[in-house]
Amino acid sequence: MERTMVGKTPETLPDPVQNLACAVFALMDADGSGKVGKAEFEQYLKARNTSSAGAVEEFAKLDCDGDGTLVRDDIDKAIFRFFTAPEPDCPQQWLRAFFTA
Ligand SMILES: [Ca+2]
Repeated sequence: MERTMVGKTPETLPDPVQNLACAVFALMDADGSGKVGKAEFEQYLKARNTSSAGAVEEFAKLDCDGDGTLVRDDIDKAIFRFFTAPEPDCPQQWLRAFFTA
């Protein structure tokens, strides 16, 4: 996927990318509460055979407002960052886990 395919802002992700975000979030949100706590995030990684310390630390980077839970907006922003941000510490193991397990 190329950078141009994710749109110009996290709020305007194209439908296929929104569908990806929705699918990843649904897997993380085990209890269907609309929020993903750290325990759910770790459970998701474990279920996808991704359990490195770095992967668990990604939760804090994904939690944009630092409230201790992830919402769909956090995942939209993270996916947008994944495809557009040049920084090497861009959280990505959580997203790779979706495709590899
Ligand atoms: Ca939840």
